[in-house]
Amino acid sequence: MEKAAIDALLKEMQAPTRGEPTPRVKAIVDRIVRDLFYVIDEYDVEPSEFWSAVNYLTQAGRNDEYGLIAAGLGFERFLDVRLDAAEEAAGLTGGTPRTIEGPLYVAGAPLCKGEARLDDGSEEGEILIMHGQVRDTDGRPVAGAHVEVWHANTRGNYSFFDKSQSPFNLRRTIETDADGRYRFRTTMPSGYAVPPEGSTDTLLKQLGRHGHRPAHIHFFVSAPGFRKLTTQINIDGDPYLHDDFAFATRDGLIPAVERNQDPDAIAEAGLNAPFARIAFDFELRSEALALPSAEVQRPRAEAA
Ligand code: MBD
Ligand code: FE
Repeated sequence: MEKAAIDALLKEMQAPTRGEPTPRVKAIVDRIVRDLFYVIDEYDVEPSEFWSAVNYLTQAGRNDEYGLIAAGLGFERFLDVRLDAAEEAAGLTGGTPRTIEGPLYVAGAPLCKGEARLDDGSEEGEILIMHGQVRDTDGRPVAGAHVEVWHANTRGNYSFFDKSQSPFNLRRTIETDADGRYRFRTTMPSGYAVPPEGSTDTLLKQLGRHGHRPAHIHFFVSAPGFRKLTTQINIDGDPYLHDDFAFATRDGLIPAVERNQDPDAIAEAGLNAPFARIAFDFELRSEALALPSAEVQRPRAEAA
């Protein structure tokens, strides 16, 4: 069709007919509809194809997979890139890089002081000790910061979403001690893969892509006066380390994993088997006025 004809059609369809529109919603929806009209025209989308797409979206909602699709198509990463740019433009520098939250956080995890054991002991996996310090960008320790941590089990599954795991397995909030330090014991996570044959998997396959993530551990780190940090560390050596379907791998978020076989080191750690150890410090940026909030509002699961 002539572009002018499409525009004329849209002009008629998008004219308000009752009451005052909400300007931001109207502007954005009008723009999306216009872009989709152009897509339909340019690709000669047939009615059956259009309804197939509508049905796909309906099913994706029923499967609760929009969080996965948002990650897989790069939207979540793009929102991070834009937040990074806004902070840089405001002169905020330094600090631990942010990376996406993903759709699998659950609010309400137990609060522990200084240290925690995250796993419930039901899995045989490799023991992982992770520890470090929360600091400001001038290197001062932040005492009383909240380090919220969550990760998958040895099969790549997350408690709450995987009902076979105990409540809050591999999820805790750790409050840093007087020196800003945190420490936890857990089992080494495996990488995540989107549900086979689900909506995300179906889409990614048609895009010539996989739905795997490298093994990783998620964090929210927060303290009064600081920008909330949403980030993850990746487990070095994972085959998907630089091939993450959610685009969350970043320089500075791949700490060394130290493997300890030495009996003395094992005894010193209070353990009775070889273990892995990761040292990782978090650096928080100070809160600044006139920045988009780093406290992202989104629907999240909550368990008691
Ligand atoms: C995950 O574990 C995850 O972190 C993201 C971003 C998407 C899907 C699963
Ligand atoms: Fe994850």
